[in-house]
Amino acid sequence: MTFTQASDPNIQENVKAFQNLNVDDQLAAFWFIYKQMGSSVTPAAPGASTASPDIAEGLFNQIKEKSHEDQLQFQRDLINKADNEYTRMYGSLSDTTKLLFWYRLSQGMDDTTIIPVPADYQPSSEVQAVVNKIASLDYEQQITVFRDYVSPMGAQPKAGAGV
Ligand code: 45D
Repeated sequence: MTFTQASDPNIQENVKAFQNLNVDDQLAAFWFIYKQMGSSVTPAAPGASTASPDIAEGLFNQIKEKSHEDQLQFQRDLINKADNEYTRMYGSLSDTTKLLFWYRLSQGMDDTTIIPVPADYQPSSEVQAVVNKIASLDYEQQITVFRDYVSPMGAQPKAGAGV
């Protein structure tokens, strides 16, 4: 798969618009984008991707054991770049594995393993605008936006800490 250059101003503009939302609006926007993408999210053929499914799954399994409230807090912590054990684990993942991890979270929301968005949740117009803009991009551009978006989240693993 080829990716658009992250230096593409259109990509950067979309990443910025996403990051400029407040934290809960970012979570809401990411959720609605996932819902709109539906079945177009297809994991690349094994070996064709730099994602590490086992590592994404390992972190996912730890998060799914938490209470719904703590799961939400963890996702807010990622966006806020809070520094704790779990956000450091996230920070040690490759960009594509980070994206795979978010994808696992959204799948977990589908079966309520992960805290779901309330059925009556009304996204703000700011959320709608970001969702619509990103939905209008082609698939490869979307993936580039997402990777740039999820890449700086979380915390840097501490030197020598070993995850
Ligand atoms: O009560 O090459 C609110 C891979 C407030 C494979 C909330 C891939 C109200 C390799 C905050 C709304 C699969 C990685 C609650 C490619 C309230 C590869 C909670 C492609 C509860 C290409 C909100 C991957 C919450 C792709 C918890 C395209 C929101 C992945 C959580 C795309 C939102 C992934 C989440 C996407 C959104 C993930 C978890 C779009 C995740 C979105």
